[in-house]
Amino acid sequence: MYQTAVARNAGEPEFHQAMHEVLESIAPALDEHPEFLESGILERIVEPERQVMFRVPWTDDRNRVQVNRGFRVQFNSALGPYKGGLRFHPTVNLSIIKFLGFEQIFKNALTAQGIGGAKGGSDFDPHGKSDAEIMRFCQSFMNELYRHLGEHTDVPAGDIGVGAREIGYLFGQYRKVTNRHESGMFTGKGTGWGGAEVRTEATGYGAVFFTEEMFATRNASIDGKTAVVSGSGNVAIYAIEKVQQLGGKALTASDSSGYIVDEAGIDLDLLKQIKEVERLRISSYAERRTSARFVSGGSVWDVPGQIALPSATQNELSLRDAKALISNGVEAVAEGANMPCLPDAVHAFQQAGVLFGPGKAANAGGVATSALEMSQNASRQRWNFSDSEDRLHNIMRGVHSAAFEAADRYGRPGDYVVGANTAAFVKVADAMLAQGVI
Ligand code: NDP
Ligand code: 2IT
Repeated sequence: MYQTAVARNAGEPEFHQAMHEVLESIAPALDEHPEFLESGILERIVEPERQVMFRVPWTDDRNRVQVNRGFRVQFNSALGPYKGGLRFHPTVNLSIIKFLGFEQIFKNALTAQGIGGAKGGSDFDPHGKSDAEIMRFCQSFMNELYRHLGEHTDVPAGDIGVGAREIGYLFGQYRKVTNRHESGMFTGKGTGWGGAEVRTEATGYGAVFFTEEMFATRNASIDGKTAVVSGSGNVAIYAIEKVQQLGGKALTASDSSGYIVDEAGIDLDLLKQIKEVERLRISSYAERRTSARFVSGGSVWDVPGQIALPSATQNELSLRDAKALISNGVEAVAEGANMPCLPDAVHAFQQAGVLFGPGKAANAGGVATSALEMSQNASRQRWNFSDSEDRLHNIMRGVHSAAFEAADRYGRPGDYVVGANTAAFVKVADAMLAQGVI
């Protein structure tokens, strides 16, 4: 079945990798549910319900016409409207969007909030673009995408390269071309115009809450521990913030140019100033802080830490990196990013007895808080920060126990990969079975 899917989706290595990881871990659930195989659930679940690719022409500040490619892969809506982020990055292609959309089906199922799975984006590179160029690109992108969206159809949000600024421009254009102020068609909006409190912090906070739950199964906690973190975007910044709030010490951050190590612990105000306000490279952090040094290139995973939170991008943590972390005494790894650890790195962590939280469980806090935003939009309510954070915390406890209990039930105690994949798969497959062959 996997080989057929690979042949049907030739040249899509990231999608193959994501499919393989799920398919190889759900065997115990399939043994218990022969009806899933009999009704073609596997063949259907790896085939997106709909895929849209489109031209995105725009004019740069020098009046030259630029052309990018837009994508939206609406993977599965058995549990609810399509839901998942948009990524703007030069490496975006169909394989990347399909792997992300496929992962999103299972992640969203784990949140238990009635949301289907989708992903989209463009090979547009926001780095170095003016605000006006970003706006014109977002408007052109939405001129096509709007017809595929809607609060009961498909609800995008941010991902790499898509933050508050881009969401503002995208939402504005949707409103203009549809003549509808439809709050529930996008999440991650500004808190002044329909956005939920804690959505900005949610993915990073959630990954650290998940880590805390994993530690609790060994009567341990984050308090007093050191953490190494990759990335310096939305997920990384708020993962660092929550580590610090829980008494840990985050030592690193990175971007595509290299990483910084700050033995005194990351100065969050400075990191936010550099990344969120001034939009500079991470090396600027070391220029402004004497306790920090910048390492160009190299691997951030060579820095010793008891917790590792890969929070940049897919396939950023190799077997070599895993071995370095293990020999430096890492105790827990939680994927803030989607599929950041290569399969043999995951295996190495598990063999070494390191607590390992896969992305579809550990980083589910972002999309879970997006679903909270949808609830607030639908009921015209506003929940305050601490109420919203409590809800996020409870959802992450629920995601953890769903994965933990399924791992036990299927004979793989402590294996959160098997636990998350089986718990999520059974939920989606049950819904697909009940809804017929569609
Ligand atoms: P941001 O755009 O805010 O930050 C991305 C960070 O990762 C930047 O520091 C960026 O550095 C770095 N990065 C991106 N691509 C690469 C690359 N190819 N090589 C090296 N560094 C890279 O994105 P987010 O923080 O939102 O997303 C980070 C990860 O978390 C992604 O995998 C995303 O899918 C995942 N995620 C995000 C959620 C969210 O709510 N935002 C929810 C769940 C998962 P540079 O600026 O140099 O490119
Ligand atoms: O990967 C992800 O879960 C996200 N980028 C967030 C998706 C969302 O709809 O909030």
